[in-house]
Amino acid sequence: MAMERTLVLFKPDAVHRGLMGRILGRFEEKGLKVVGLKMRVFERALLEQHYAVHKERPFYANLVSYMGSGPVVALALEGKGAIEVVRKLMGKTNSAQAEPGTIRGDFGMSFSNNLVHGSDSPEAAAKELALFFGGAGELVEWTPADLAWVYSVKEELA
Ligand code: IDP
Ligand code: MG
Repeated sequence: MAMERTLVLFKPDAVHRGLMGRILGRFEEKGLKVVGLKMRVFERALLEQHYAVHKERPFYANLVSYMGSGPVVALALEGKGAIEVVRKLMGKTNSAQAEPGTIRGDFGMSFSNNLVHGSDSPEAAAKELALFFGGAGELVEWTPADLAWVYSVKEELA
């Protein structure tokens, strides 16, 4: 598993419902490293670019307006196989069907208001990280003090 970076968004429903801390805690507890963090009401043009892959889908217009309707937290996370790990922690897109133990499975009931976004491939992660954290110095290089306990140094960090 390669060290990867991925983009996570806490959608406006997560912020309004006071779930920012608990959702962030899921990722932190797992051992993912936060390398970027910001809160904004993002502009429509950026959200349209972010969701361009869904432009032809029936839910696209609602999705873009919902994502622009309130505060969103953008996170850049790093870890071994982080893209897939994050997707597993999120659970299925339709929160009502998401497994208990996942973020959507534990905190949500909705298909559209499903709390979180996570990049679904290395290509998407690269594009989305550039969109949300493309400016100089927006990502933080650091070594967590517990890194050598989160991973096996000999097997996984060599
Ligand atoms: P994902 O967020 O699990 O990757 P995608 O298929 O990429 O799911 O869809 C992007 C977002 O669009 C979803 O997270 C959800 O908010 C919304 N969405 C997707 N499919 C539907 C649908 O069938 N009904 C309503 N909203 C949907
Ligand atoms: Mg997606």
